[in-house]
Parts: sequence; C-alpha cells; structure tokens
Amino acid sequence: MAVVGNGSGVGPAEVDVVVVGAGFSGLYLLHRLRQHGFSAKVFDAAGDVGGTWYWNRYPGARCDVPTTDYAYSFDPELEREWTWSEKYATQPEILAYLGHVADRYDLRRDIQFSTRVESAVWDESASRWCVRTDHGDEITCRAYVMASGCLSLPKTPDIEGANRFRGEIYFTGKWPHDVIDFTGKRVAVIGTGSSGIQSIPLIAAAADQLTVFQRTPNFSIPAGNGPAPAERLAALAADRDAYREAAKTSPTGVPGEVTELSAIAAPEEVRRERFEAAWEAGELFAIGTVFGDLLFNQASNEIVAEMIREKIRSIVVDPDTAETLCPKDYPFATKRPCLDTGYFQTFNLPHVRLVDLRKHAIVTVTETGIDTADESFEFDAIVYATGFDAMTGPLVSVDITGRQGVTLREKWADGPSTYLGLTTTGFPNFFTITGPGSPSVLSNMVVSIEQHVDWVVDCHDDLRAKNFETIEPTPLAEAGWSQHVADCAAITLYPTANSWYMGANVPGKPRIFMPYIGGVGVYREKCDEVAAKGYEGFRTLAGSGP
Ligand code: N01
Repeated sequence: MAVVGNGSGVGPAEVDVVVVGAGFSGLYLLHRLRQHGFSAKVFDAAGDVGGTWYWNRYPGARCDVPTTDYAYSFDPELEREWTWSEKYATQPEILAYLGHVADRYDLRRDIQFSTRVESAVWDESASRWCVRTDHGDEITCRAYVMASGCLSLPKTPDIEGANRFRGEIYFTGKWPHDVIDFTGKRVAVIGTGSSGIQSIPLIAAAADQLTVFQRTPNFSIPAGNGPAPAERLAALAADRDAYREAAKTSPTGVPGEVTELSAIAAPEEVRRERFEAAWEAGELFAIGTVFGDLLFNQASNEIVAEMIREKIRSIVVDPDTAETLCPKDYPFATKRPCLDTGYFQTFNLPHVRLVDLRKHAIVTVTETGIDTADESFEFDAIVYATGFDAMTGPLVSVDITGRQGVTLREKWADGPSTYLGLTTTGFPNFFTITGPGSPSVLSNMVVSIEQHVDWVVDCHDDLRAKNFETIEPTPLAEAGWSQHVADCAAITLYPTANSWYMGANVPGKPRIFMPYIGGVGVYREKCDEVAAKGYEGFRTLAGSGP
C-alpha cells in the first residue's frame, strides 16, 4: 500500500497509518510498520523524539524500572550495542537512547516534529481517517494510532491564583531545555508524587530555601542507584531470550519472584526478612509483590505500610515532620509508590521546610508567593509537580470523531470503555497503544508497548492478507472487557485511593480504575487468543482491494 498523495495541492496526502507520538511507542510502531511494508507518518508536538522523556527534564528525572528492563527487546543487536550506565538511567541517558534508536532505524524521515495533531475524523464513505494538524497539514489514512503516552498531558494547576505569580514558574512535566539554576533562590515545590520526590532533593541542594507543599504523603523506597544489578546482568548474559520471555509472561513486565505468601499469615521474622530484602533491592515491583496479598487484604497491606512508615520515622529527625511524611489514609501501592534518592533525608536540612496542606491549605498564589490559611510565603520560583490528566487525557485532548459524528470525548464522558485497551466501538481502525483497559501504567511500560505494537502491526498484516478494510470491536465484546477490567479492580484495594489511576486527581473526571490489573502475561495471552480466533469480538469488513 503506497502513499497516494503528496500534500502539494492535489489533495491530502495519504498513508496507511498515522501515528501520534514519537516516544517509545511511536518509534517502535513506525519501525515495525515499515518492516511490514506499510507507509506511516508520525506527528509529535515535541521538537524531537523521546515522548515523555523529551518533556520531563526536571532535576533528578530517571526511570524507576531497572534500565536492564526499561529498554526495547525487539532487536538483540540493539541490545548488544547499548550499555546503560546505571541501574536507573537519567532522563538525558534515556533520551540519548531513543535518539540512537531513531538514528539506527532512520526513523526521523517519517516524523514531523513541532506539530500537534488537532483532529482526526472518520470518513465513513471512504473508510479513511482524515487527520489535521496545527500547521494546517491534512492527511488521510487507513488506520489512526494514538501512541501518545499515558502521562503526557500535564494537569492544569487547580490552585487559586496560579497565574498571578510574577516569579519563575516551572512544571516538572514540561521542563525548560535550559539549565535552571536555583542557586540563591527561595523555591516552592507543590506536589509530592514521583516527580516531586525525584526533584526535591536536587532542588534543595541548589536552592537557598526550599518549601515543599504536600497534600498527600507518598510511600517511597530508596532506589539504591548505582551499577546495573549484577543478578539481572548475569541472567541476561546467560540467556537473553529466556530473560526477555520471562518478562513478557510475568505479571509486571519485569522478571521476578511471584509469591502467594500472605503477609498476615507469615511469621513476624519472615515478614521482616522479606520486607528488608525488598527494601534493600530498591525495586518497586519487588516491594509491591513482596507478599501475594498486599493489594487484596487491608490487614496485610497495613503490615507493609507500617514497616515503610517505621523507615520514614528512622530517617526524618523531626518527629512532627516525619509523621507528616507518613502516608496513613490509603493502602500502600494503591497510589503509585516512588523510588527516591535521599528524599526523606532532605527534610533534615535546615533550609528545607514541609508545609502540610491538609492542615494549612493554600488560599491563593499571589504575585510574590503563596498564601496559606495562616501564613504568607515569598518565593523566587514555584515548581508545579502536580501531575497529569492520566491515560484518557492525552487521548481526548485530540478531537477524534468516529462514526455518526461521535467524539471520543463524548463517548468516554463517563469514563473510558475499550476492548482490550486497544480499540473502542464506533472508531474503526483506531488503536491506542497502552490505552485504558490494558496493563500499561501498572507494568513495565516498554514491555507493554512492544506487545501492543506487535499486536497492532500483526493485525494490519492479517487484515491486508484477508482484504479487510475495517476492524472495530463489537459493543458486546467491549462491554464484556470493560466489565472484566472493572471486576479485576474491584477485588483489590486500588479503588479505595484517590489516585490518578482512578482519575481522582483531576476535578470532575469520572472515577474509574483505568488500567487492567490482570497482569502482563495473562493479558498477552488474551490478546493473542483473540487474534488466533480470527479477531474474536471484532467486526471486520471487507474492502474493495488494497
Ligand atoms: O504526579 P502525581 P507526578 N494542590 O499525580 C499534588 C510517573 N512518573 O508527576 O496526591 C496541592 O503522582 C498531588 O497531591 P494528591 C509515575 O507513574 C514516573 O509526580 O493529589 N497538591 C501529588 O502529591 C507517577 O505516578 C517517574 O493529594 C496538588 C502531586 O501533586 C506519574 O508519572 C517520574 C494539587 C502529583 O503527583 C505521575 O507523577 C515521574 C493541588 N491542587 C513520574 N494537585 C519515573 O521515575 C496535585 N497535587 C519513571
């Protein structure tokens, strides 16, 4: 299938597939589409490749899945020629890796940067998507794929007076490219999620004064960064394919022990020993799966939550500050836990202060600082580490209009509904990479991305071979999958927390647990089974010829 237009005044250009996003998903998707003989065009609002790693340049930004695992596995040669310098690579190193991938597979020539896709409209009569950008490009395509990431739309600060401040304003999710020097400055950080927890120690190291405004304390464990873990390197060296296969069939996308041991049933010394080992390992999936029932049993969860609180109290010298930093009103791991490097220690520094917004709420941001109910603060800079409109935000921020003029925003007004987290009824030939209803943010994203991309490209191959023009899930299949996603979440503790997984961080957003918690391996089997059964749950319609 070839490009039939060139966009030079003779009508819109046409490609087989338009892709939004040039991060881990979009780059691999473009590579695989090309390998299979499909023409594709990728658009990205950023000035270069990288996706989330292009924008999140704040001090301390790193991955929090070991980089041995947070990397593509599709090409053993690529793996052999790239060596990560640390257990958790920095944002510049990950960005350099993605730049290397773009060069190695000559991807940039099909990517249009600094261009935002504004709308995509399904043309029923032509069975094509018509995509428009903010640069006036118009391009039609057979399939339209949002590879736009789950955490790529920063939340607009829902804080009174946020735009009144006259000093420097930064967002962790859209950090400037220049080096920001906080030396000698009075800095505020609002937000103590992963971005806040990673950046606060480094901002504190530079700033004259740092005030951290915390609404909800977070569970965090020390990353123990350093060289890549010897046991993971050894396992990879011994049998790379087996290691990568183990990741694909694991619950989280990272090979590791799977235990059914219950925290509540285990003897105290066993609990302590397992917890300490997981704490020392400095891996989120290790601590999240240290007992089999952590996410199902409140009492078991509380055992581990309290052990983490004990650690916080042992690090933070001032007892009031320590208590304020201890999460107490949601179960461990139901809000995304963090990995840190010296986060809690930072609050022992004399120039760092913690403000508990639960006791001293922000009344307004002023021209010169922040007023809480009982104090006025003056700042030179405010850093918003206030998170994202996660998962659905990036998808509905583009005007995507399917059959009968229904937009995705309208369809998902009460929450996302998908078949397999990949497709949605009423939007033929439309795919979401790591969309809601797939393991996505509960997994090692790179493993989940590769699985989705492979599935989508294989699906295109199959459609082409059978001369099918469109594919779209049936309402019944979508309802069944959505119910399954909801049922899986309902038997866990996840829905009890006000997390971004639930959409609870964005005022007015429907409260629905968005990712699929069934596990990476189980989910992969399901997707493969659907394809093997001739796309069970989908309606495919024949075309008039390729
Ligand atoms: O965002 P968050 P993030 N007033 O939503 C607070 C991934 N990630 O950018 O919890 C005051 O977690 C908010 O408080 P509360 C990772 O998956 C990965 O840090 O809503 N405070 C919270 O403390 C992560 O989970 C890495 O009460 C307000 C914070 O801001 C996800 O991205 C690094 C507020 C937001 O935390 C998002 O992380 C970074 C308000 N009006 C991120 N609004 C890696 O290491 C919000 N907050 C790979």
